[in-house]
Amino acid sequence: MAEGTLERTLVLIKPDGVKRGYVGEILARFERKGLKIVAARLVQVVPELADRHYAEHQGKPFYPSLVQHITSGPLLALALEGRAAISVVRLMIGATNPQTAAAGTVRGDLALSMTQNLVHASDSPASAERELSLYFRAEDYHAYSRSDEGFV
Ligand code: 3AN
Repeated sequence: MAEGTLERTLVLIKPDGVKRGYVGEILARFERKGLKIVAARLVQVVPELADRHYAEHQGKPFYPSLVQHITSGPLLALALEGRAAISVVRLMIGATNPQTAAAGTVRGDLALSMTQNLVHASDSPASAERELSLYFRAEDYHAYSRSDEGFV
C-alpha cells in the first residue's frame, strides 16, 4: 500500500472539549496513531477569527450558534503532521453529526450535539494551508523526531 504524502493538518479541540476535560483523551488518540504534534496553542477565539475560520458557513442558519460556541472559551489549536494526515484525522474525528458518527471516532464515542461536536479538522490540503495560517506563524512550528518514526 502507498505510504501517503507527509501532510500537516489543523485540529481544534473546541471549547466543549476543553471544558469537558477531554483534551488529553482526544490528543492521546492522535498521538497513539503516530501523528506528530508540530505546533500547539491554547487560543481564545475572537469573533473576527471565527468569521475568517468559518467564512464558508456565513449566512447559514446554524452560523450564529457556531460562532457563539467557538468563542465561548479557550480551544486547543494543534498542527499535526504525518502521512496522509488530513484524511486520517478526518476519519478519526468522524461525521459532523455525532449521532451518526461511527463508533471508535472522537465524535462517535464522546459527543451527541452537532454544534458541540468537540473537534474541528481541515478537510483538504487547501483548507489545511488556509486554516493553519489562521492559528500559527512560521516560528510556532517545531521540528523533532519521534521514537516510533521507523514504524509509522
Ligand atoms: P466538519 O466540522 O465535520 O468539517 P463542517 O465544516 O461542515 O463540518 O461544519 C463546521 C461546523 O459547523 C461543524 N463542526 C458543526 O459544529 C457545525 N455545523 C455544521 N452543520 C451543522 C448543522 N446542520 N447544524 C448545526 N451545526 C452545524
